[in-house]
Amino acid sequence: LPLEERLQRRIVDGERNGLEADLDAMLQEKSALDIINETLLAGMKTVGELFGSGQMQLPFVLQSAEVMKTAVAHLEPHMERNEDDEGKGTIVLATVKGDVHDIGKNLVDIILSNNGYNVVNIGIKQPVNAILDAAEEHRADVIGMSGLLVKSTVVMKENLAEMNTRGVAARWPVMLGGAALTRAYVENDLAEMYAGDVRYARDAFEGLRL
Ligand code: B1M
Repeated sequence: LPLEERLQRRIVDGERNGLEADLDAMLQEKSALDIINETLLAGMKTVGELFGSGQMQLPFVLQSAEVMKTAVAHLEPHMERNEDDEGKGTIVLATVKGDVHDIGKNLVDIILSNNGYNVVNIGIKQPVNAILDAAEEHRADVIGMSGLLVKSTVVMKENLAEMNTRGVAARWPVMLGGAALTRAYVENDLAEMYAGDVRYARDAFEGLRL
């Protein structure tokens, strides 16, 4: 197979052997970010489709996710850093309660960190209390919540309502992302739960722009 397809197949098949060598070869052709965005994410998309249609079982999805993570870790040192952009602000980043998906959140972490933001990534399955505690402790400027399950969109809604009740709206604008969300849902349904700013980021780059 040509290199591009082979790398996609590695993600879909969860095949790690030879991954790094292929990534190094691909780096001769395109940037680390383009490899992630164009090549690897296309593989993850296929995984999602196969899983969604019942053609792939969960343990294999997990393997694919592990290969994806290994690939991103291998590419990270090759990513451009905006060194003169240090100290733009602090964001607390979490995958919401009940949700284990973290590949997208961790990409957001990498992109923001590489561009001068201080990212406090508190991990997966984080209840709103833990998110707010971290925001307080690290004097965050922004709170970022990620979630991929439809259930997580409900959790985000509850979180925003809770944050509103606690009166933190003036303090923390919120950025939301993850495959189960849509811009319309965030801007119409979720934003009205919270008196502060609530923004949707379709991907890590929109997150950076925001
Ligand atoms: Co899960 N899973 N999964 N899964 N999984 C989905 C989300 C699903 C759509 C698959 C499907 O059915 N086609 C489906 C959800 C259906 C729904 O809710 N309606 C699903 C399901 C059902 C499940 C389980 C319930 C399965 C089960 O147990 N029976 C289970 C849930 C467990 C739980 O959370 N409690 C489960 C488990 C898993 C694995 C553990 C095997 C694995 C996750 C491993 C990991 O993350 N460490 C996994 C995977 C890999 C997927 C798919 C295939 C791929 C997700 C992914 O990593 N995409 C996924 C299919 C899909 O999404 N279509 C699926 C690549 C990643 C880069 O994209 O995270 O969307 P994404 O991030 C994007 C943007 O969304 C955005 O930026 C990124 C790109 O730049 N973004 C942000 C994300 N967060 C952001 C935050 C921001 C800004 C932007 O600011 C704060």
